[in-house]
Amino acid sequence: MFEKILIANRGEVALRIQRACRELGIKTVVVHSEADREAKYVKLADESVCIGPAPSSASYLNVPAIISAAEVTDAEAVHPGWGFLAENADFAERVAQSGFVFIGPKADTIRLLGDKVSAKAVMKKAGLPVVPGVEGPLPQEPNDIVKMARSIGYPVIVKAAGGGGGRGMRVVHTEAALLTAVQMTRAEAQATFGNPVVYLEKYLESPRHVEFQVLADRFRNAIHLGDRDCSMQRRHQKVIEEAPAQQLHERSRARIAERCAEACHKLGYEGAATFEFLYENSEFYLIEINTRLQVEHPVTEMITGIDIVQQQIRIAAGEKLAIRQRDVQFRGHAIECRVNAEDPYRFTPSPGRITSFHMPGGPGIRVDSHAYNGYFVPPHYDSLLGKIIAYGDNRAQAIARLGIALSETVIEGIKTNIPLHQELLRDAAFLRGGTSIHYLEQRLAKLAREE
Ligand code: MV4
Repeated sequence: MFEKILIANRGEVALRIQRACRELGIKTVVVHSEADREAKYVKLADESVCIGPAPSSASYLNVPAIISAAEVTDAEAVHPGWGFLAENADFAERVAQSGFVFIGPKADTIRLLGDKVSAKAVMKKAGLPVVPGVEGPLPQEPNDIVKMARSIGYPVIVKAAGGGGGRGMRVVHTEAALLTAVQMTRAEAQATFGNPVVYLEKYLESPRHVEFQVLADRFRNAIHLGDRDCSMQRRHQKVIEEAPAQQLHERSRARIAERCAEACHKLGYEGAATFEFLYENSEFYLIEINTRLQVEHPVTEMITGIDIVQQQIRIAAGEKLAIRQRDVQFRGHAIECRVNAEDPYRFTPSPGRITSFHMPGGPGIRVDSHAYNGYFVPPHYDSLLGKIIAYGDNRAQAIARLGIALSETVIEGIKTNIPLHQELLRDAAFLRGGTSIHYLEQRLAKLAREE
């Protein structure tokens, strides 16, 4: 096992990784920007290194500074967390070339799966259902593009191969709009991702977002930890996540989960992976594979009792998975609210000093947050303050516990989205379960009209 790990991230995930390291007896180095110097999670680490000024481009995305920090502190491995450099293949490569272990899959695997066109081809071959569309990149010839869209049938969606997480895509409803949309998406893709390749899929009108968690070691042992529903989202920011997903076709759920693990086995994937699907009319369609730890990993931890971050570290250290598929027992239900420092209805960020901070507790409640009384929420980064997660024997109990937890929670001095969560927990459609990815935005639009 490693003696010392460098955490190339900030905030909540930097604290989450520290906790996993501490339990494994590993020392931690946290890198931080000038804006995060005073944060409690920085002081909790065994060592800390300031890597630059507040803007992420100069600090958390500053690859040479992070590598130097690993060198001067004698760290053996680098955990990238989520966001920032977590899915940057060049970073993973630089870490490995500098003699450190990157906690995640090999750079080539990140590159292969980061390109949605190659990811889709590989996963289709591995037996996973993908969204109907055209295999491979769109050709240049306009007539060919028109023919392809006709064969798929409208509406179609144009997506950038280098995109993901909702960036670089355009829905097209008519042939008249097709070629302009392709051209615009290409130009955007080139500007944003440095890769002009785009591809075409059937646009699914009202799907759910269901994802599967997989762990795989370097000996090709791969297991799945079941599914999560992340459909409650706004502008590609997830708001509430839960596990297991409700009202799925049971046989498909089991079959897809096994195929995800099998795909990791075939690929020689090493680490934690998330397979994102759209789910519509009882069918799964793979859209993306994430090669990092996900923000919503705690709901899976709660229903399986498996510490995903510790597993990532063990896998990176070359250990064989000690958990077999038949050891994974799914028990109960877990729901997570993302608590953001923002206006609950206008969604504008609300940085500043927290003047009062009280977190909930009690049976089945978990709080993952780096915030504390007196913490200054810097304006430079995303607004995630942490998550409140509730576990219950069943969904109704998890919802009831989460409601009580939110009523106990006090965060003053800044605005948070807790009032929105409290409303959603009382929402009839949410209580029934199985709402689509458009539900929250439609509900917010309706609220705005009624105002
Ligand atoms: C789609 C889709 C409908 N049909 N692809 C958005 C983010 C990226 N992960 C893929 N996305 C979508 N791809 C087809 N063929 C709808 C979305 C989508 C979405 C997906 C998951 C979660 C939230 C979403 C919000 C809007 C659109």
